[in-house]
This record gives sequence, C-alpha cells and structure tokens, in this order.
Amino acid sequence: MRVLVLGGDGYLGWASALHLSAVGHVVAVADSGVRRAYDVELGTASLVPIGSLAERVGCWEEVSGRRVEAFVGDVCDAGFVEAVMGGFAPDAVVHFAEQRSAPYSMIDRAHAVHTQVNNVVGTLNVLYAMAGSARPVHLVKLGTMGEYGTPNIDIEEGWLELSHKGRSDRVLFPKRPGSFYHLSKVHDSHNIEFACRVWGLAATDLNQGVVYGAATEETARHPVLATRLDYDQVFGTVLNRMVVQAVLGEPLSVYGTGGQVRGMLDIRDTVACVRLAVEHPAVAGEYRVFNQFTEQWSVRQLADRVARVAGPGVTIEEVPNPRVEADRHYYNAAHTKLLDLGLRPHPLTDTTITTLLDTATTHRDRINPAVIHPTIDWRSTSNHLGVPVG
Ligand code: NAD
Ligand code: USQ
Repeated sequence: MRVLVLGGDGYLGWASALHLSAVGHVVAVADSGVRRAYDVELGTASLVPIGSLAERVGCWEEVSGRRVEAFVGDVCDAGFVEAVMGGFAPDAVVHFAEQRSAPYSMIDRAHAVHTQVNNVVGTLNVLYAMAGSARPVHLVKLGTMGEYGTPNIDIEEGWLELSHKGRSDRVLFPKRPGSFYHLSKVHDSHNIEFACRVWGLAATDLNQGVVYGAATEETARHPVLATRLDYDQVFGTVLNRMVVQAVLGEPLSVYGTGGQVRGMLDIRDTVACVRLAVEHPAVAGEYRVFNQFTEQWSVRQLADRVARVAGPGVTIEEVPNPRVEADRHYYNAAHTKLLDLGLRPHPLTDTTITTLLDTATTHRDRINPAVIHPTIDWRSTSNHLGVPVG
C-alpha cells in the first residue's frame, strides 16, 4: 500500500513510518518541523540526539534499501495537503501531525488557541483533501484515550449502545477530556465521524493511551534512525520522565496521590497497531474507533515499579498536582479490537524499564534538570514556565 505519514518527524510518526516501510509499504512522511520549534521555545531537546529529517530518510535508504519520500510543510496549509495527497496518491493517510502536549495547551490563551487551531484545522484540511480525492483514501487518525476522561462507567471503543426512556440508539461514547489538547482530539473525532457519515469517507480513530519506550526494531538499526525521547514537564510522558528522574537521582514525581489510572503501551506496540489499522482498513462511510493501549496502571504503580527496578536510593515524591484530574476513580476501558486484528502486546517488563534506564544513562549529559519540575498549573489562565506550582 501507499501510506502517507503526517507528523512523520515526531516521536511516534517517525518510528511508524520506518515500520511501515520495513514491512514493504511505499511510505512518504510530511512534517512542518514545528515540534523542533517547540523545543527551542521551551529550552529543551530530545534526550536521544536525532538527525534532521533529510539525514534520517537518507540513512534509512542506506540501511534498508527502501526510500521514504519527505515533504516539508504545514497541514494547516490546505494547498500543501492537497498537493502532497495529489502527488503521492496514498491508499492510507496516518495522521500524527498535531500539537500533542496537554501541559503545552494549558500554558495560556495563546497556547490553547494554537493547539486547537493547529489540530482541528489540520484535520479538517486532511478530510477535505480526502473527500476531493479521485481515489478512496483510508484515514488512520491518532486520537487519545484522554478523550473519554475517567467516567464512572466502563469505557467502550468509541461507540455506546444507549437506552433512554424506552428507546435505544448507538451514539458516540460521551467525552469528558482533561485539557484543551485532549479537547482538540474530541473536536477532531466529531469532525471525522461527520465526514464519514456525510461524505462516505473511511476512517479509523486510534484512541491511544500514554506511550513509553525509546526504540523500535527499525529505529535501533542506526543512531541516525533514533526517534526523539522527551522527559521535560511539557512533552515528557510519565514513565519516560520517571526513568530520567531516577538516573538523575531525583525523586520520581507523582502528581497528587498517584491514584490516577491510564491506559499505556510500548512504542513497539504503537507501530504494530498503526500497521494493523492500515492493513485492515475501514470501509467507505465507516467511522471506527480502536482503543490503543495494552495495560492500565496507576501513576503510583508506575513509580513503585521504576523505583524497584532502578534500585536503592531512588525515592518517590507526591507533588501538588498541577492538573485538575481525579486521582481516585473507577477505570475499566475496553481494548479488544486491535487484539482481534492480531496485536501481540509487549507488556511492561523490568527489562523494558532497564533498557530505558540504560538509554537515559547513556545520554545523561544531555539532561537539563531545569525543565523537569512541573510549572504549568491547570487552575491558572496565564502560566510562566519557570514559576513552580503550589
Ligand atoms: P510529536 O510531537 O513527537 O510528533 C508530532 C509531529 O507532528 C511533530 O514532528 C510535529 O512537527 C508535527 N506537526 C505538528 N503539527 C503539525 C502541522 N500543523 N503540520 C505538519 N506537521 C505538524 O508527538 P508524538 O508523541 O509522536 O504523537 C503523535 C500523535 O500521537 C499526536 O497526534 C498525539 O496526540 C498522539 N498520541 C501520542 C501519545 C504519546 O504518548 N506520545 C499518546 C496518545 C496519542
Ligand atoms: N503524571 C505524574 N507525574 C509526572 C507526569 C505525569 O503523576 O511527572 C501524571 C499526570 O498527572 C497524568 C498521567 O501521569 O495523570 C499521564 O500524564 P502524561 O504527561 O504522561 O500524559 P498526558 O498528559 O495524558 O498525555 C500523553 C501524551 C498525549 C496523549 C496522552 C494519552 O502527551 O499526546 O494523548 O498521553 S492519554 O493520557 O490516554 O490521553
């Protein structure tokens, strides 16, 4: 298949593009480079050094003999999206190209507006380009488990059979997200479902949980193929951050009491799930949702696990929660559809944590301790990055 990966320079987009290419698909990536600009804005950088997009695709061709075409541009530019879609003629578009940090979206008005405009407009441009395409295109869109929030009922995969006053219907599962970023994904989901219903498009919304891990089979083949790894308070995800804190000898930061439960998965499972979704497309008019995670953990359980594997001297600290979120709640989310398609998960093991600790130790001199502590307070409408919460 011909697969266009939007956001193909990012943590997951790059790894997914290589995996799709490795298994024989004809792959192109498109990216504006805005994620690298956020690094400059935030005074941080990927823990693992990464090459430029041109260096990366050049290295992949040398290592694998396979070519990945690279397009540089903004998906908020409708002309760019139409030109790339028209020129490359994909069978599937995998859309990762969004501002993906919840804390970034909660800094202040400007960052909330940027997040929602970037994400919602980019996705609308993709939907319009698909609707205008002469050939059918399957959209595989990265959504998030955080769209659902933490309801006091079981979470289904996107849709809910509802009975009300003696009548019943199949409705989109109710959403109660926890940040302006997560809300942007809810808005996307509604727009995608509408486009499938009205224009007959085919789409898979991958409601992904929190990802951890530094490498996949393909990114490990050469240092220039490494994908980015974030540990800062804005873009670092919880397990990746705790591993870096352990290597620094700093307490592992549990926000609040750490009772908040999240669906999580290894980056090796992300690339496998994306491939499964691409290779088993939705049909015309179908909007389907897969909950993309393999295990659910509380933040406290994760911290305990990292502390045990990292060894004596690593402590855990409950810090005032900068976010507004429940830290005691019911959580039971369905996640069978990708397993039914053949996903064979990599559960979190001590070896995975040890490998991450080794990666962080190798690049210890690149860690900037100043960007780790949380300073973005959900309760404030105007945060200053350097001012501690609490
Ligand atoms: P990332 O920030 O590392 O990568 C996103 C890429 O998209 C970046 O390279 C960025 O430059 C690009 N991009 C952003 N806006 C763009 C635009 N308007 N035009 C062109 N390129 C643009 O993020 P990631 O961790 O790889 O996440 C990828 C997707 O997966 C996101 O949509 C995110 O919401 C979703 N997701 C990520 C996680 C996770 O834990 N990392 C979990 C669930 C869902
Ligand atoms: N947390 C801590 N300590 C930390 C960092 C985080 O306790 O040092 C807690 C947070 O309060 C939260 C949980 O860990 O309860 C997860 O936080 P996170 O920063 O790892 O993840 P999140 O902000 O939810 O966002 C990440 C990705 C986002 C994706 C989402 C999937 O950045 O792109 O959509 O995971 S989900 O959480 O399922 O919505």
